[in-house]
Amino acid sequence: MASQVAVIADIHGNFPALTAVLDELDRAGITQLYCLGDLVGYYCQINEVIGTLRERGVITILGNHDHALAHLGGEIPRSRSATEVLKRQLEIIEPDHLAWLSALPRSLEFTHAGRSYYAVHGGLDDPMDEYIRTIEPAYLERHAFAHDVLLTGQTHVPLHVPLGAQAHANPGSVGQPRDGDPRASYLVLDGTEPVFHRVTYDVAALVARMQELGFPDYLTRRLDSGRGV
Ligand SMILES: [Mn+2]
Repeated sequence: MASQVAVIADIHGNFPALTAVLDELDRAGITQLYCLGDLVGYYCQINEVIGTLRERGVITILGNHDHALAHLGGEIPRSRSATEVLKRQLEIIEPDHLAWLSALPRSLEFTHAGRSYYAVHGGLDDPMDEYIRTIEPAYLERHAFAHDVLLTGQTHVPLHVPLGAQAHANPGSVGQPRDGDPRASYLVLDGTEPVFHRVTYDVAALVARMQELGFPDYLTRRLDSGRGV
């Protein structure tokens, strides 16, 4: 029996949420972990998040917020509020963490239980900025997709769609779920079927930390309802 593998994404500086997920994975004895990007943006504990993933050797790819922070001076042109947060984070990120973030790849691949997985933050049209909310077999055909499973993040909505012999899956978001369920979301690969997990975390701890640092209230207002910012 193949060992289990976990896939996480879209943590966005929400360290209490990441901690809750990692505690659960530790209890389950799952040590192989992949992260589909967006460690930064929105919430304040980016150094703790990056430090923890680095410490654990989590294989990680670049998300659009990470890309903006590391390569575009914090600018996300379509969102003034996201840019404001990233500008703040640029001032607090530890230089060594920024260097690590800057060097992250835009895709990763691995094999698990005889199936090959290919992961990007966004999609195959645009690894950073694409939102795959629905997907058709023609999408994979158009890209001559040769792996068994495409994994993406970015939408903050968990998803698993079989596409003939292939499949697409999104683990949902650890730090800012947008599917109406406020619990942190992640995916465990156990054999060929992905299994979604949700875990409650200490939202109040994050809100208190954000207030302490003077971040605007709107960033945390909807964490309790799982509706994003
Ligand atoms: Mn995101």
